[in-house]
Amino acid sequence: MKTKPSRLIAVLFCLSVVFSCQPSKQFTPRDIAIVPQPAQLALHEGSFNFSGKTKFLVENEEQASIAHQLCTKFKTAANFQPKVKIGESEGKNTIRFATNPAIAPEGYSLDVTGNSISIQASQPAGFFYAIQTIRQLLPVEIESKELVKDIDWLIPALSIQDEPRFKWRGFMQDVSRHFMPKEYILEIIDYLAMNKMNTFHWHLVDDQGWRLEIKKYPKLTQVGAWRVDHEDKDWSARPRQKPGEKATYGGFYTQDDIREVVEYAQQRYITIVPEIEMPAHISCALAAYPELSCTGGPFTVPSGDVWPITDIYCAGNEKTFQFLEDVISEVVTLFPSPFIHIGGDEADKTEWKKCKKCQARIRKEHLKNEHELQSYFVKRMEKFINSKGRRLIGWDEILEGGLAPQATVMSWRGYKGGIEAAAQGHDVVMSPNSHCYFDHYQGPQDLEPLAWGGYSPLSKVYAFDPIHESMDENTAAHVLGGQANLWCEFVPGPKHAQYMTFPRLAALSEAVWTPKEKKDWKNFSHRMISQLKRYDFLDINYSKSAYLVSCQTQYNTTDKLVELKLSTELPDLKIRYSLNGEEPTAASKEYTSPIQLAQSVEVKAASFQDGKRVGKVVTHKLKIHKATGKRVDYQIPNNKKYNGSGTINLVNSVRGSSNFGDGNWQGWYGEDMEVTLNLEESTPLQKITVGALQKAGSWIFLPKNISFYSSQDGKTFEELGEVMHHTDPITGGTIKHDFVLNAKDKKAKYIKVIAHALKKCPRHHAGEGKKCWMFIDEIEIE
Ligand code: TNX
Repeated sequence: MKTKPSRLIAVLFCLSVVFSCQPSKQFTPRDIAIVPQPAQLALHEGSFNFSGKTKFLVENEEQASIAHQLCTKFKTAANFQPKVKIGESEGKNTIRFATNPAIAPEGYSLDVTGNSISIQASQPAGFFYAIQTIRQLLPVEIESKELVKDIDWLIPALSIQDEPRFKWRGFMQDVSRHFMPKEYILEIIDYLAMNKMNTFHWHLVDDQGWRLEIKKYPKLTQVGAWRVDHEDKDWSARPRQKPGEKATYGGFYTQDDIREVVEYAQQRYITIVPEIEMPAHISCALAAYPELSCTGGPFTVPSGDVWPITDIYCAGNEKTFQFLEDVISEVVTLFPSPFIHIGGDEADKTEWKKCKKCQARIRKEHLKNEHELQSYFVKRMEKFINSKGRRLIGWDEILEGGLAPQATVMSWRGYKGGIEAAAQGHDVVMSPNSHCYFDHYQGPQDLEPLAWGGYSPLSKVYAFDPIHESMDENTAAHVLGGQANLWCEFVPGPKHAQYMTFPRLAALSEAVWTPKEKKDWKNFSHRMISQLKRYDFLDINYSKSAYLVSCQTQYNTTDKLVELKLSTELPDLKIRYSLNGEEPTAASKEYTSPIQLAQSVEVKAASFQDGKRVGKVVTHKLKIHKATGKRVDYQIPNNKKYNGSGTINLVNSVRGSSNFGDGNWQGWYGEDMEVTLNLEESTPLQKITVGALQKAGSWIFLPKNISFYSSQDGKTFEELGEVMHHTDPITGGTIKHDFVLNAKDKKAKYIKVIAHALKKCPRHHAGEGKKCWMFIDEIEIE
């Protein structure tokens, strides 16, 4: 009888387990959950055991300090510490580091056998990433902040050859809209490193707070870092500081803090790119130094929304450039980053148009308009930044009026700016708000905390490709990489920041590290299970939105039925539901195909994994009413931009969510709504409900009042009543409000509904006096 070599290895392996005193285990591919997925991985038989006897054999101090970072984790979680030896080459149970110049920058190879590990890399970063891979091969308990007993610290025997797809793997944290303490910044740097990200873009300046100590301009932080505490109010409804009011909310980093963070990041092979916004998003700087503006001020640090951003640095005044050069001079001493980010986004040129100095500059420099004036501004700053040996990077608005000669563009308004800049031969970092905005919702809006808007769930982030499909080889070569941005208007502190960042950061890391052909959503979803356990040990407040059940309802006009579809973002989950209001359990009915409903029900659904409920129970109430499926005539039609499901929308029994773009809302822009419902026969009434939405930040306001009329012939109408609304139109986040009319003992064949809109944004709102929206989802007749 012939024995296959693999069987022989297996037998020998089993024998070795029996006869050795070392713990051992045979791993399967499903046990391996490295994020981001390595470029190449081959699993072998056997495993390597970490113990107090394990030795790291390294070549130099820098490698030693990389090894030490993992040893510290063992010390905490396992109560032993492998040794680290420089220059030794002997021993069993060793992890040997060897420099190999043939390996790609940041790449590494990792070979694990039963009694040794060999790591090769050309750069320290490569060794560091190999250690992150080992960390993720170890039991998730390695992340524990206290001792965990009865764990075999084994990793599978395997070989990995790995290198990043992109050299810019970035994450941006906004610390201006809400200040994040230094301790949190150190934490994020750790998490970025765990996922082999290498760039931390620190958004240190924006209208609502200057966060970086500048020795030459102390008022930037004495004044500019503090605002009146209006945290209890909606971001778009926060009043300006009144005379005598104390500015108590905020904070900043001292230069010592910055040095500490930069060093911490360097030890984790992360470059910190500081962003010093100009010429806009700088109200805080003008509050401190009003002479840098066109008007001279006075200004205050805004506690919330500023739009449009008209208070910007004066481009005609030499003092502005002197100030910015002084600031940048201090910035370059603090941050070794090759890139300095100058912002450049969303500058409204209203003041530049009126300003004598700006207009004189336009004439003197023979510029065509204010866009070219911004381009002049950026080009001048680029010269200065280059003179310090650094490169300028800015948001894609820096393309307007002509790009500075060496500038790198960070493309946020989709891919367009990046594609254009690359075509002009400039380097770009792709950070399109279609995929990379972590301030967007990641689950059904009704179930999520208030966010900026948008929808960028885990799968969308995972699908992000920094190279746009329209790019050819030459333009693609200019794409340095990709980045996600966490803007923090709606993120009040670290715990919430974690919620918005995780697990989307894991998806992002794979989008910027893993070869495109190795990306696999289903496989990633499986690896997430172990990542989430890691997050639990690290005490990360991650989002479980990808486990939520989404409900989509559609009215079937032919069969006069409501069809309900249930889905989850992650694959391989079971959805179970009930129609009687009871909590779904592992024994509830499993969802397999759309549910047809002809009566009012309360659907409760949740996802299940391995027989256990994961994620919240989602409740969906469906009310079939007397107008369901009836004809609606629009005397004042809705704006076609928000058309919902068309003329059935208001009577399809499908209610809208807090997401005004979910396809269930109709919008009227600067106009009232007037519609007539045809109930086909004289119908006894109980009450009439009209659903409306308010989202002040998106310029959507509830109607002022709604009037109801009844008719038997569709010609002469009699007033049934009116429902008013009294809440302050600019407070609160998203409000869904039902206007309910008591119509008891009344009868009607036709019902006319007129919703009187606000038409214009109210006083104190960012859009004061401009047209606004009114959104209606359903007219329910009972
Ligand atoms: C646009 S992205 C901005 C930020 C906001 C963000 C909200 C960019 C360069 N500017 O100031 O925080 O939208 O999503």
